[in-house]
Amino acid sequence: MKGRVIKSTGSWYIVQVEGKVISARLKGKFKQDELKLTNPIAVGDWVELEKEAGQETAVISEILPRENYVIRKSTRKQHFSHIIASNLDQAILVITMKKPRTSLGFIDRFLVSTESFRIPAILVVNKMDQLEGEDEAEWLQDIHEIYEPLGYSVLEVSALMEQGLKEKFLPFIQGRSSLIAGHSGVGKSTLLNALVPEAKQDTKEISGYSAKGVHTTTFAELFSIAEGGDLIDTPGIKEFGILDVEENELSHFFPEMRKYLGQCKYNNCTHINEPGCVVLQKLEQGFIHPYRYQNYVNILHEEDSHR
Ligand SMILES: Nc1nc2c(ncn2[C@@H]2O[C@H](COP(=O)(O)OP(=O)(O)OP(=O)(O)O)[C@@H](O)[C@H]2O)c(=O)[nH]1
Ligand SMILES: [Mg+2]
Ligand SMILES: [Zn+2]
Repeated sequence: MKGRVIKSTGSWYIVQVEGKVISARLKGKFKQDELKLTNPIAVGDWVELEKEAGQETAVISEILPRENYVIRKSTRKQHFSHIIASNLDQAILVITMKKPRTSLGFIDRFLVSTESFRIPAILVVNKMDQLEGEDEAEWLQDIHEIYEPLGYSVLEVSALMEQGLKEKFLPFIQGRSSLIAGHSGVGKSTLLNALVPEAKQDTKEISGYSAKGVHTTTFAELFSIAEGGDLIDTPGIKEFGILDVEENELSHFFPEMRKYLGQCKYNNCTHINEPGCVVLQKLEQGFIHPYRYQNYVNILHEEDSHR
């Protein structure tokens, strides 16, 4: 039979098979492709499984080819990666203007990752009920002005007050498999609970920045929504590892630069200081946002130092 992995608890996997859930384990070792993974099976994977004789449990015999996945560098094992989730229709980045404030640098790193995985992304601004003051209004305005022209939808919601969910958010997630990502404390689980009440995910106030590495959600888990579609809740991320992007490839993952590629004088142009660079020209003319360009430069240099 065929099923979809909705949760992994160490050596056991919870698999959804025709609306029912079943515990399954892996038999033997799986040969993975070129990737070095800390988890052989990820949430979202479609698997082939067989019932164990006389038992309620099953054995996974095959992982069906992944359509796509979101991956991060392992924090524990060097040179290893961890698949956060697979077979996604879109990634939802939950952002907040305070407690914690999501930086534009973080948003851009996330979007570069999803562009490189070819997964459409949207931005959900949560905790709108807490918006106050000019500085916060400006932050919000920047988010709209920078990202919407690039094709990323920006939705404003309050998960806690259940505002903007049914009218604005639901149409985006219906009938799709969506990953919910973002810093710890932005309200990913609160958002999920509002849409899937029986999920009962733990939510918790973040206790300031001293409590580093404390995440309320510690495993990714897939939930089906009553209106159709799946949401995958994930642990908060501090940093999003960008994997194996070549220097002159990075601009492919910035939609506003992508359209000018091939027009620069040199075909290996990195758009930093090369003569005849069309990206620099468009930046000067105001067609590329200076914040986005600055983050492009930051990511380029950071990746450079990892090589
Ligand atoms: N004011 C307000 N608070 C919210 C909102 N959404 C979530 N919160 C609060 O923010 C805190 C963190 O929420 P969680 O849902 O646990 O955050 P998370 O993103 O799942 O965090 P991790 O699981 O650690 O990654 C909780 O105290 C929530 O009650 C909102 O829309 N408005
Ligand atoms: Mg959570
Ligand atoms: Zn260039």
